[in-house]
Amino acid sequence: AASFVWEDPFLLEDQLTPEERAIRDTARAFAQEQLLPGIVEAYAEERGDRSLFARMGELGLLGVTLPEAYGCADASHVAYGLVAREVERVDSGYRSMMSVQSSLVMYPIFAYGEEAQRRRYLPKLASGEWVGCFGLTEPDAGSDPAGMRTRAERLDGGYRLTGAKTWISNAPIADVFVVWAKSDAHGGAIRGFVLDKGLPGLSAPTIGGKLSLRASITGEIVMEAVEVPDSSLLPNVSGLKGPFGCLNRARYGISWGVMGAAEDCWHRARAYTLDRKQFGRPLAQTQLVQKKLADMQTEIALGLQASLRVGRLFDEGRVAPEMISLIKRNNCGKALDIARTARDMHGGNGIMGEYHVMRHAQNLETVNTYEGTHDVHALILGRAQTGLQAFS
Ligand code: TGC
Ligand code: FAD
Repeated sequence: AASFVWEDPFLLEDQLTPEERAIRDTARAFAQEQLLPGIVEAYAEERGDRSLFARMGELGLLGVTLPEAYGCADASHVAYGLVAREVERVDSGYRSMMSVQSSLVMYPIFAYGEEAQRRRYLPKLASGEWVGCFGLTEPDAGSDPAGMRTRAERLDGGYRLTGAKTWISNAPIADVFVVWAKSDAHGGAIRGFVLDKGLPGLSAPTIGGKLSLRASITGEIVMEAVEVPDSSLLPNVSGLKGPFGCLNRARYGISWGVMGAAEDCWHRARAYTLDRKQFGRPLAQTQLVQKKLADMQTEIALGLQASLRVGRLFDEGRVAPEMISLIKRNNCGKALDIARTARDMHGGNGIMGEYHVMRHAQNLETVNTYEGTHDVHALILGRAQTGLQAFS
């Protein structure tokens, strides 16, 4: 009989191409050598690090699915997922920085922009010289982005944008702002605009004091009658399907990312309970601990296999948004449970930064909420199987 590899029960490794493994290895080395050593301190001090973008860019880890013509790797969606998994194995906030840049800023400029916009923005975003952010959520429009108030009024040769976005990853350090607004000139349809830092009326104050995702910088985007030229409009999409097309990609990447965080918690809980003795034997030799480890192994193996399947369907052009809701929701929920359990299995030590598990659990609270909450994705799946929408 074939032997069982406890850390890779379904031999995921065998299902990757050599190129995917090479990108994964690059991401893993980067994350373990350059991200892990500083994360405990960065998290405690709530310190983001802009230089990470240039370092990720140098290794080709930004916008990995986009074409080489714009400085990107032209790799598979599975490769993108593997990068997310390796970065989030260290911290969800670092993965957030990467996925916003790749899926929520570079992708819409590529997919909805015209050639001049692609040429202007994509190479500098791919190299990490420029940092991007994505503004959809508003103070009064989170799960229901159709309720946004931000407006674009038509001017001669351009638009005037007024409104406020909140909870925006990377905003305070961003050079490039992809924002969504209701455009009067387009019958009130939601349209995308690309804004450059420094425009009069545009500011991005930091939201300080988060108890989650502390190594990722979050802010607001305030637009007080910001005037932009026609060339700021993303011409090739109209309506909510614009931002949702970006979210599909980011949510898919998150489904891989959270499995990386969960794997880190699982491996740490296993190592800790093998080492720690109580009642004269290793904690790992108790039935309760072994059940917890088996549950972690099972959920992670199933979650990774599901993300791999959806990634392959993405590459074949056969992905449906509901598939992504299923894996985003389930993998986030399972990862959060695993991180909380791993925290418990570490006893008192589990609350300390150096054991990493509590930080993962705190981070995963955010990841379970952003990009569509756990319950919103349940409603998307409920609608798809009953034909009844239960949002309102
Ligand atoms: P609904 O009527 O369902 O759809 C409106 C239009 O959008 C189209 N559409 C999609 N297109 C592509 N992909 C999808 N996933 C799509 N979902 C919907 C749909 O076909 C329709 O098109 P058309 O042409 O007919 O107009 O819209 P609704 O208003 O009923 O919304 C339903 C709901 C609740 C599912 C949706 O609004 C939702 O998903 N809410 C969650 C909001 C969300 O995810 N926000 C994320 C903000 S960004 C973020 O969190 C980044 S954090 C990143 C990080 O730091 O890593
Ligand atoms: P609400 O929509 O007010 O939801 C509150 C609760 O009500 C949730 O439990 C939700 O599931 C539930 N709920 C809502 N509607 C229903 C319903 N119909 N039926 C049953 N329950 C319901 N947004 C961006 O645009 N760009 C970013 O870069 C970004 N980064 C973020 C970074 C961080 C750290 C955080 C915390 C958020 C970020 N977000 C970003 C925003 C994020 O997408 C929203 O927080 C999320 O979509 C939820 O919206 P909300 O916070 O307004 O919660």
